Amino acid sequence: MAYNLKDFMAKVIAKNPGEVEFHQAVHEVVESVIPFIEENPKYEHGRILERIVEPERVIMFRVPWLDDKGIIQVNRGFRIEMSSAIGPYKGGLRFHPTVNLGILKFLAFEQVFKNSLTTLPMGGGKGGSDFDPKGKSDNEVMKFCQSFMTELQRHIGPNTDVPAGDIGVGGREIGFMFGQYKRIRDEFTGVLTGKALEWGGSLIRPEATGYGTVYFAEEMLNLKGDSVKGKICTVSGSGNVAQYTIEKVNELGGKCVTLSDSGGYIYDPDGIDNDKLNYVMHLKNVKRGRIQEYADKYDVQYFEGQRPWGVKCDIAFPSATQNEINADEAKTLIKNGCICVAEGANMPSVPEAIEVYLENKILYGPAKAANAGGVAVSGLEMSQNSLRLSWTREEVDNRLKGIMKSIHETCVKYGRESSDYVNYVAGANIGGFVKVADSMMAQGVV
Ligand code: NDP
Ligand code: 2IT
Repeated sequence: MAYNLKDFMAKVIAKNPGEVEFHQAVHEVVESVIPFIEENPKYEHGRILERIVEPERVIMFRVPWLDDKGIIQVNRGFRIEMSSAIGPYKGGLRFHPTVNLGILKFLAFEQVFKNSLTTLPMGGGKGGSDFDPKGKSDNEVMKFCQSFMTELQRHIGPNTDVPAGDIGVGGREIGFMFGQYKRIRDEFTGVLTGKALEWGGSLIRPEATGYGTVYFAEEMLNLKGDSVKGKICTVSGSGNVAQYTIEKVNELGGKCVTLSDSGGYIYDPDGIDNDKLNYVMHLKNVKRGRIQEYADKYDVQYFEGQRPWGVKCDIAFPSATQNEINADEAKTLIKNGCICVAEGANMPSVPEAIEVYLENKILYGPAKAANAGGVAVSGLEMSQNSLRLSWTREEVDNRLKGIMKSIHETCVKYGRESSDYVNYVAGANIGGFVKVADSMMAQGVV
């Protein structure tokens, strides 16, 4: 008996109705992994695929809080504990009005394979809320975070489940949630990562996802005898991942020409240098303004309601959100000479866009490999918390570089199709799968 992708997906869809992003993420992994399972039938006997698509635990809860006008607001909180096969559940929290069960299940599912690729002992999870931090005062964000953690705290812990940031959750939110956890549980532990340096955080964690994505692009290019140096790059988003992607591209001698947010994108043909990047960091992280203000300040064009994929580039770094590159945009990228797509965001390319990259054999670094640097340094933050020590910037950055190199090697090992072509989709999916599957086999029917 062998797996049939269509039949397998029909069951997943029937069991998880309406969760389209989850179906999409499962389809991509299962499509890569079925041929590998056919060569290794023990995984079929162990029913690994059937088990791996079923979360170990799903937690959903009410989050009531009082806004500044004294009106009661109600949001929904979630934590998806997808797999603890190789370590405690680990993965971010997303606060965004679009958050729902299907989106968090896709993110938790991706996280399982991503975390396995990092070489560190972390299982996969994801959580969040449909709370929208935009336009809320610091006080309202704190009230929400405290209420959210009042329920979440009973489900997490430094040895069971360790959340972190994602869209809408940065240093400010992690601080409010850590404070509430500590107050209720009376423990100062590494229960969250992305903490500030003074209270248990790690150097390089804020930078890690963006830096790691650029290191991964550099590895892919190096294999072809090329590098980021001198390359024109388009970047979407303007949050944590986008900002540190630009910082690292600048350091390696490339030039980033776009940034975006949900309002539109800016095109700066002269490049977003470090001075302009500092302005963006202040605009987005302190003032919490819109990217349009960049266009006014530096007198460049702003394209309202559009995404940056029509701009000519050598490398594209999608760094905003899922399904932000469609098939036509992928074709435009290729037509304009793009040779590399490195995904900082999770699942930013629709399946038909991925087909376009693969048909054209460009260097395509899928999210679970390319953006694993963030969670990898979260893993290093956990290690430092356990040791009650802090490593230097150089130490953490060198470990991050080493981890991204090792993820790249794993992708090459499992994804090489010919002497000059690596299918990084297959490489990342199979490379991430093996360790989790072997651990599940060893641990019995769990
Ligand atoms: P931030 O909240 O810091 O920034 C998100 C950026 O993306 C903002 O510019 C935001 O614009 C834009 N954005 C979000 N949703 C949409 C949307 N629906 N349409 C258009 N633009 C949108 O988040 P991060 O930078 O942390 O996360 C970006 C991506 O990277 C996500 O896919 C996340 O899952 C992924 N990621 C993050 C990691 C991390 O360590 N933070 C690790 C690995 C992956 P606006 O302000 O207008 O909403
Ligand atoms: O998608 C991701 O890998 C993250 N948002 C980071 C998760 C983490 O635990 O650092």
